[in-house]
Amino acid sequence: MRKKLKIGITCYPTVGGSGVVATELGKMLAEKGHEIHFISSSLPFRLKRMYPNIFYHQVDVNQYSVFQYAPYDIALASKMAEVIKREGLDLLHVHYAIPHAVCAILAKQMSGTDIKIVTTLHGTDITVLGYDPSLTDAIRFGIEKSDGVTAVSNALISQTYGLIKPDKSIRAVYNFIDERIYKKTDSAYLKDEYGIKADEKVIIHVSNFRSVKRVPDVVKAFAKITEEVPAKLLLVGDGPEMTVICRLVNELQLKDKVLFLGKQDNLEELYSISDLMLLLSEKESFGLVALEAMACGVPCIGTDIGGIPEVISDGETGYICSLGDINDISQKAVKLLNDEPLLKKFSSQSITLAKDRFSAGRIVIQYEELYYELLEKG
Ligand code: GMT
Repeated sequence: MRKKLKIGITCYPTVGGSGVVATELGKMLAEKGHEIHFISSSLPFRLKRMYPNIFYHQVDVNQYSVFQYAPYDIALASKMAEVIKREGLDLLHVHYAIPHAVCAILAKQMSGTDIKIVTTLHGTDITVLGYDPSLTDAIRFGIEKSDGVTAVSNALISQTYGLIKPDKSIRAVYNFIDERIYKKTDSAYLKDEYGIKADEKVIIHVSNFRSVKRVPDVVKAFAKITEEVPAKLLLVGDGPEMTVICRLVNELQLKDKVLFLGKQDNLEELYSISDLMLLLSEKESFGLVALEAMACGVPCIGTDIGGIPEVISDGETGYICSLGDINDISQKAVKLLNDEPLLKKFSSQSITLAKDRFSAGRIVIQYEELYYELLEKG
C-alpha cells in the first residue's frame, strides 16, 4: 500500500469555485487517509465539520505603517515554509499560479527541502490576469517552476498556452462534486415559502455577479421566457453587478418574478426546486455551478465559452448557445420548459453525466496519481 501523504493546500478560501474545489479536495483526501494542512488567510468556508486529519494554519497579514500595501504574499510564503518544515509536508497543492504558485516556490527555497509543488489553474489567473503584460512573466514562472500543473478544463489549457506560452505540460483534471451532497433532495416546501405557484417553472442562476457572468443576459433571456412560460427566476449570490441587475429587473417590470436570494449555503435545496439553470458567462474556465446543478438533475443552458461546453453536453444535458444570443437562449429554454418528457430526459441525463464524468471518486484519484508520480520521480 502506498504511504499516506502530508499535503499542504493553499487557496483563496472565500473566492467562489476555486475555494470550493480546493476545500472539497482537501476533505476528500482526508477521508482517504491523507493528512491535510490548509494554509490560507481564513478558514475555508466549506470546512464545516471536524476532521482529525485536517489542520488549518492561518496566514496573518499585518498592516505596517511603513509599507503602502500589506505583504500578503510574503506572509503566505513564510507561513508555508514554517508548515513545510514543522509538519514535514510531502507536497504543496496551490490553487492559482499567482500569487500562490510563486509563493510556494519561494517557500520551497526558504524551507530548504525538496517539497513538490502542484499548481491548479482555475481560469481567473489566466483569463483575467494573463492579459496584463506586467504579470505574464510571473504567471509563466509560477507554472514552469511548479513540479506538476493541472487546469480545470482543456479549454483553459489551450488559453494558457495561447496567452502565457509556458514550457510545461499541463494536465486537465476536471472539477468534481461530492455526490453525497449534490443530489436531488426533497425541498419542495421551499416553493411555497418563496411563493412559487404550482404551474410556474423555476429558472436559477448562481454566481458572484461579476460582469464576466453576464447576469443582465440572464435577466433579458428570462424576460423573453416569461412571455411564453409562467416562471420565476432565482438569482443566487451577490457581487459588484447587483445594483445594475436590480435596476434592469425594475425596468423590465419583472420585480414580481425575480427572487434575489443573496449568498446561500445548501444550494442543493435550491437546485432541487429548479427546472433550468442559465450560465451565460463571457469567461468561464469550467462552470462549477453548472455541474452542481446537473448533479441535482437541473439541465443547463450555457454559452460556448471556455470550459462550459466540456461540462454541459449540448442536446443531452442542456444547450450551448452563442454569447449574448438572447433570442436563441430564450427559444431553447421555452422549448425545453414546454416539453415535459424532454425536460425529464435532460434532467436524468444530467445526473448520469455528472456521476459518470465528474464524481469525486473519479477525479480525486487523478490528483492522487499525480502526487505519487511526482514524489516517485524524486
Ligand atoms: O468565476 C469566478 O469568478 C470565480 C473563479 C475562482 O477563481 O474561484 O472561478 C474559476 O474557478 C472555478 C473552479 O475551478 C471555475 O468553475 C470557474 O469557471 C472559474 N471562473 C472563471 O474562469 C471566470
